[in-house]
Amino acid sequence: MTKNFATTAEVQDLLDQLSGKEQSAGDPRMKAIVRRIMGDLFATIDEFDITDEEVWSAINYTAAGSGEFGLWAAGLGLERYLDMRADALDAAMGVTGGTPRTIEGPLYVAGAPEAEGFARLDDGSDDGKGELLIMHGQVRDVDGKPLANAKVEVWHANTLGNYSYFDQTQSAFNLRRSIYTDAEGRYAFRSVVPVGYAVPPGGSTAGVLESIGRHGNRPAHIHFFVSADGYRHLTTQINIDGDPYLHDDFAYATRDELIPPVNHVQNSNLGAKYGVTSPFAEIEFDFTMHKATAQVEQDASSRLRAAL
Ligand code: MBD
Ligand code: FE
Repeated sequence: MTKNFATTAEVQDLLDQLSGKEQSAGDPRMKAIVRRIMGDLFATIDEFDITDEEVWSAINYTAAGSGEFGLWAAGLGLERYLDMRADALDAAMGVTGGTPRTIEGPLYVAGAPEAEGFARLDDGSDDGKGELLIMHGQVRDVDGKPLANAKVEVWHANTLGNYSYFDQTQSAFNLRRSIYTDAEGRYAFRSVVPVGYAVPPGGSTAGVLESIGRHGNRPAHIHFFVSADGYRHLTTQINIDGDPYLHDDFAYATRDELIPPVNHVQNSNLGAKYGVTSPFAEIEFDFTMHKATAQVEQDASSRLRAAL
């Protein structure tokens, strides 16, 4: 079979028809997108001489594994690509500075308990299993103005690399909170240092990655949504320095500016302030926000999210 059968007039005619070109109804942009995607798929089948068996097995696999599509998007670099495009667009428009964005991932849960200034994130179930963590900092805009009442949504894995809600053994909203900054734009939380995440063994993402010789590990990280009235919604993460996967993230989310130093503290006024008398890890990290130029920039993307 020829490697470019899809370029024949017969197949091009089929692509016109299947993408609705000849119908007056429907959205022209959607027609063009469907035509491109199906045409690229046909060309891929040609190029690699993909068999009928392989096509149906791919469809079966995809349908059965659809519950992990959020993980596929992370592991196959789609989320990273969207960030790269957004970064390039910013650069082209001369938008510089600000805390770098990095991917959301599929494990956010809406509805976390809210707190003013400070929250304890963990329910105590990781006590003795990992290092205590106190993370704190300030939310400012790119001009250095502290932002009071900014919303800092934080979520992270436990000491086994698992996230509450998706891991039903954890209490509801363990390691998830929404913290509003104080009058000086400051936030702080007490928690336990997370461990890196690995895709579920035996799952559809693990299978895809295995077939191309890749692993499904993330370095230890903490997720954030930061939002404030009149400012761009920020989706970002920080990494825990020293993790073996720090620069080998299966989701490509590590950014040099998002690896704050971890300060191992015996005891300090900071610990005392939050009731921590044993040794703990301290991370200080400030968020820098861009002013929004349109309402849509203030909102998170409309991806489907879990909610409790
Ligand atoms: C995670 O914890 C995560 O952050 C991403 C991006 C993908 C899978 C699990
Ligand atoms: Fe994560």
